[in-house]
Amino acid sequence: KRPKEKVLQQAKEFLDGFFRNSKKFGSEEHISRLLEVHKDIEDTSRYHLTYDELVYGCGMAWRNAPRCVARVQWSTLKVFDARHVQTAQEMFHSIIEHINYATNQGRLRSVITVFPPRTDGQSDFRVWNSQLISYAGYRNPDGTIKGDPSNVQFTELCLSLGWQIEQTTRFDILPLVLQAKGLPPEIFVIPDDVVLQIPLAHPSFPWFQELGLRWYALPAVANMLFDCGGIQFPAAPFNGWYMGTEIGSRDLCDPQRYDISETVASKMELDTSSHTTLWKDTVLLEVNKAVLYSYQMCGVTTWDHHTASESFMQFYENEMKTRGGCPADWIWLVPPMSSSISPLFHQEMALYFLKPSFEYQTAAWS
Ligand code: NRG
Repeated sequence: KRPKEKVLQQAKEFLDGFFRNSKKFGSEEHISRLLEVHKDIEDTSRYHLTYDELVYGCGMAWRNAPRCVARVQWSTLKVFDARHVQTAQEMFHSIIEHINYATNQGRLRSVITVFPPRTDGQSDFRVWNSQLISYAGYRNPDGTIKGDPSNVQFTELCLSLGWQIEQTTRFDILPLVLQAKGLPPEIFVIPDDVVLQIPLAHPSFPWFQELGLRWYALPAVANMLFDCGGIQFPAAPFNGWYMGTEIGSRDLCDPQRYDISETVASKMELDTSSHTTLWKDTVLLEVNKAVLYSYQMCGVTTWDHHTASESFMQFYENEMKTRGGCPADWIWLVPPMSSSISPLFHQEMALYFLKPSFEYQTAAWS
């Protein structure tokens, strides 16, 4: 929990930014809002954001996210205000609406849903999943893993909470584990028809689709804390769309994830006897081609890392000019393949932290 003085100070900074943005800095409205918020915080230790303040805050948190390459889009964010929600069941309904609106039959839209803020720190609303949509991972008796290794622990948690799955596959959509008001979490299965998935095929290797690989359309980060005007929102899931390399390089080819490189290499009949054949690089390239091709064929929004990099450069230069800086985390922004042919590789960047922001928080189940 945050001390009163901190809330007060951050509220003032935030409201100043809000009114500066709407060209009403120093207006009567600005002054009276400051007085009102000051009084609310003195009396109750908290205050409420207006809807317009919330929308502004969400956009700024995106704009300020040092690791996000897609920030040129920040002002297009759609904000769903779910601060009135009371129960896990209601959270579930809001999230299904979020997924539907954001998925939009494949023409993805950037959305954030904001659940009630932290009060005493004991009554948090939390989405326990790391993403709204993700695949289960199961540890086999022989120690190998079926599905997504990064979700093994969370999958075990779901099973212990009573999640039932008749027959496991490598691509089972995990249920939502939702917590309202600090109560024990409840588990909800996402209806199949809400989750848009893409079977992966390659533009020139017919055998590729027989690997039975797929991925979901909507990347929706669910476990970050939205910090705005001194108020903390531990549940504020948001989504944009995938950059192909997130799936093609990391999710599918990372050794600690689906790790499909050797399978693909043997199908391609590559010489894997030496690093110098660059067989891993060849595989990476072809898997990434398959991802972009498949999303395109299914009419699902994605972008390649070149387009994403170019758009970021534009955003970056514009921010430098109009805002005098842009917090940027080079290590995250440079794409995970072909790094040096991205303009980001050659751009020096400064990493620092502004509010409003999205923050990491400890896992709800730890
Ligand atoms: N790399 C993760 C997804 C993280 C968020 N990525 C986005 N976010 N594109 C993965 O599943 O591969 N977003 O809000 O669009």
